[in-house]
Amino acid sequence: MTSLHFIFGDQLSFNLPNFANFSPKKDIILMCEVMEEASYAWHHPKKIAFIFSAMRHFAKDLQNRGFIVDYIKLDDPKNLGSFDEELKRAIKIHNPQKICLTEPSEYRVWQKIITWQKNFGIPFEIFTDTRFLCSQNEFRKWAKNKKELRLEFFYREMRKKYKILLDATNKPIGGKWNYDNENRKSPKLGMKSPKRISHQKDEITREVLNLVAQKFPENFGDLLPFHFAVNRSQALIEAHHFIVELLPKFGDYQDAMVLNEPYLYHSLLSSYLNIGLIEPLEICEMAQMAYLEGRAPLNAVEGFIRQILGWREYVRGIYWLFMPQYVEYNFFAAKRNLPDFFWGKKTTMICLNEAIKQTKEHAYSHHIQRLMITGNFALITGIDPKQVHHWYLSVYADAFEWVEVPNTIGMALHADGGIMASKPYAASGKYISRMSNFCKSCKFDPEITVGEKSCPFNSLYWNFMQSHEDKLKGNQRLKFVYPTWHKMSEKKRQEIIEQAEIYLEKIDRNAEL
Ligand code: FAD
Ligand code: DLZ
Ligand code: SF4
Repeated sequence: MTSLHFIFGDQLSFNLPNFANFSPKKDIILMCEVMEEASYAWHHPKKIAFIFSAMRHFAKDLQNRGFIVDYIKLDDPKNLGSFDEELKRAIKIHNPQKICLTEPSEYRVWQKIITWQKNFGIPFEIFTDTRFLCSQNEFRKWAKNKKELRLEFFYREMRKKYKILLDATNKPIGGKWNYDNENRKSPKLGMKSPKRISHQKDEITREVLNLVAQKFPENFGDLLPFHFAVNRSQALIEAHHFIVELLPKFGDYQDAMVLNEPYLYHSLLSSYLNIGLIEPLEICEMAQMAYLEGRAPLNAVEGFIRQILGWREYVRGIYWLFMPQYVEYNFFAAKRNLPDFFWGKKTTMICLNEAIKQTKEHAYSHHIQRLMITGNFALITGIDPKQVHHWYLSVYADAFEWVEVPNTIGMALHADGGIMASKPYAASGKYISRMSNFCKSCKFDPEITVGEKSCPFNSLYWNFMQSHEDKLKGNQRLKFVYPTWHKMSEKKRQEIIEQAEIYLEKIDRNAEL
């Protein structure tokens, strides 16, 4: 019996359950580059090139190991443009008795599969994606009957399940589960991070780069220079480089932001994890080993592992639990349009300009830039969550809906009303000034709230808080905010709101800000 195994562009791993259910002499693998996937969001050109190059390298690797691969390139004249049509074509040609799939990472593709099962008149076998450390069912069980879902408790269960950073009595090593409060150092003066790896481009990558340049000339973002890892061995080099050179300081400077230093001590591993080039458990175990061998401190190792074993799995659980309604949430009824400067027009607000410039150049910006600069700005100015979601889904090489949506709708915009995080991550310019060196070269002053030199984040922060007082005043994590606001004189509060209105009016006109 021949089975056709359809492998998607973010499933590039020999650990995929398909391979445990494969008959090498008879079964066929289908992989296809299709315009539908390349254009459902306005993907950054680097993201498209990265995925196509990695898909082609994986297909070549499969062929070298003797697998039969039906691979359709985007510019193949036979290309039919969508998963549906390519699968129909492959069924016609190969006449399989069964279609084998690993569950897709995104709801959108899951809906397609349900239709295929109904319409194609052929049996489907769908495997659980064992590359994730918590299955959808396990998460559902964990979440059931809980009044509120919180990362911290989920994360502890995951530590116990995988026996990560536990002592012989199953207690957390070091006595605490979480060292987050040791991971908030401000950047040092003149701080520079170690040089990052730049991978050589081979024939496959060069061909893909030409294709992307030709087919996606209008997409936001710089295609070149391109130095992503595009296969497992290169991704492993990145992983080792991170563990040895960067992990020791990852914790201390996790929240720091520095002008012209997009990466600092961050791992840059999200893109590789998300398409399958490295596995979440293997990188957690590498980090744990670095701690056990005394090569990295506990605050760094625990902080890093929490992001992967905790946050990454938690957001996936939330996504599948609450889709499809999750993308519709709009707790603050935000409806402002995304300003043009998100798509590259210059802004004199240095923090935003820097985060967006890095995004355009590298298809990357680190978590605090995403959360506390672009996300915070979108939150406190009340930008429509759907537009913000579309932006984040487009501009980062690691962007896939299952991880992007909970981070955008839930964590950054609090549009889910608190399902994902216990408070909105709204902050004024003072936070940005403490955690970065951006404000030193900005024409605005983070210490000033009213007037021409006032940092827009300050008045916009207070305007946001007062506009949503009825929804937020009961939130224990904001318990100092409203007393501070009400302690200000009526006149001062009025001036702050008027200042915010001046900035909002400029944002609405896309005037320079
Ligand atoms: P590091 O700081 O080195 O962290 C290590 C790893 O932990 C990451 O590689 C990632 O796999 C995981 N991780 C860290 N934080 C999170 C998180 N909040 N959620 C899930 N995993 C996490 N991450 C994506 O992978 N894809 C996205 O589309 C995405 N969109 C985001 C949108 C917003 C608004 C925000 C606030 C965050 C988003 N994140 C997303 C989470 C996080 O910002 C990135 O995972 C991280 O910046 C990737 O860089 P890194 O690999 O250097 O991470
Ligand atoms: C992101 C992406 C892009 C740009 N192109 C393709 C593609 O042409 N073929 C493919 O198989 N996958 C692509 N991907 C990744 C998919 O969007 C991702 O694998 C699915 O959304 C998984 O649900
Ligand atoms: Fe951003 Fe305000 Fe600092 Fe300027 S002063 S960089 S706008 S936080």
